[in-house]
Amino acid sequence: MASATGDFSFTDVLSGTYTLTESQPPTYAQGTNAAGTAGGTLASTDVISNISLLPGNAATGYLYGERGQSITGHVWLDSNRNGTLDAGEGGISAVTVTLRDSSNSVVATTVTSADGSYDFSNIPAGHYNVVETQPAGYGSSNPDTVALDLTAGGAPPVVNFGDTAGSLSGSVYTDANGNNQRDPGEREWRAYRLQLSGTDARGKSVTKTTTTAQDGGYSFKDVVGGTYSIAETQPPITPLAAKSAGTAGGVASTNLIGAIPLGAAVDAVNYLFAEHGAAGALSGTVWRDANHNRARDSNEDLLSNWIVELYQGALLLQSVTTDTKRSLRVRQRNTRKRLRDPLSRAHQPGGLRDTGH
Ligand SMILES: [Ca+2]
Ligand SMILES: [Ca+2]
Ligand SMILES: [Ca+2]
Ligand SMILES: [Ca+2]
Repeated sequence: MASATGDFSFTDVLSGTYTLTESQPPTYAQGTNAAGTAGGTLASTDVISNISLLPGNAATGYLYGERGQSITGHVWLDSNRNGTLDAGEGGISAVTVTLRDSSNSVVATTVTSADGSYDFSNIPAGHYNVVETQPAGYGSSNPDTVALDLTAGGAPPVVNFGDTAGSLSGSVYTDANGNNQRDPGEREWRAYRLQLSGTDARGKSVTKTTTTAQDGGYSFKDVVGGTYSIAETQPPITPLAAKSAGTAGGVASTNLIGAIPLGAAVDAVNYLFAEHGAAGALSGTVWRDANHNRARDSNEDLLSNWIVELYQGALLLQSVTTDTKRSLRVRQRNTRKRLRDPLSRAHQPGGLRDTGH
């Protein structure tokens, strides 16, 4: 029987010719064996024969090599959240992975390297749990504990841990009616660059840039939980106003949405940026054009309680009711005005003739 350190010895052996045989430990695979100082032949697996021991000879160096098994794997950012390590998905570094035996005792602990890889080596066969310590700011796309029966020899098992991140998205548009929401018909801003910056839950500094799509929408993908700001890239193409913090909260200030507390694996939406309203003013009067000359003559009455609506395309921008004179604030060119009857509220045919602006 070998000692805890793997040493063995036979004492008081008379001179003669001997054969040394190892009983293969079942939890290890065969390694390399070697005959020692009294010679011998590696006859078959774990048998060293023809050892010629002379009187008083203390022969040493008879070696039986055994190999433990390895376990390898990655902790990775599962960008498409399908639980599978796909091409192009990167590793997560400095994540602790622990190997526990069937009595839940810790056998070994390691941390992932820069590429997210880890390995345990020289592990005897047996039943184990491989346990990922979940990194802060991430979700999981497969379990953090994987049980396995490790066998001696053969290919090492691969145990991967998929973790997921969240996203921040919104759009850049012209807030034609100034209500800090994106309404149907409000024009999108394409190819506008935005920058995300902040610190993730593990204390890592994060900077990402993105560009709005054809519909004015943008999204920062793979954003680990943390605290972030979204702003125009410097210098901005055209100064925008931060309009509204989205579903994860935050503070919209002049041209920045800051202090966004993004939780682990949260997809936050509705972070809106819009063109500054270059407001002008528009005013006019509604009167009864008794002689149909399209000019207000001194004897023609002003009409109160008529509703004047300002449209851009099909989008209603503002609505006012006339007294003797009301002004409209106009944020956009290419608008048109429509009248509603005060009683029926029906739109009147034709547009409204402006008398000034
Ligand atoms: Ca052996
Ligand atoms: Ca994947
Ligand atoms: Ca996980
Ligand atoms: Ca709006």
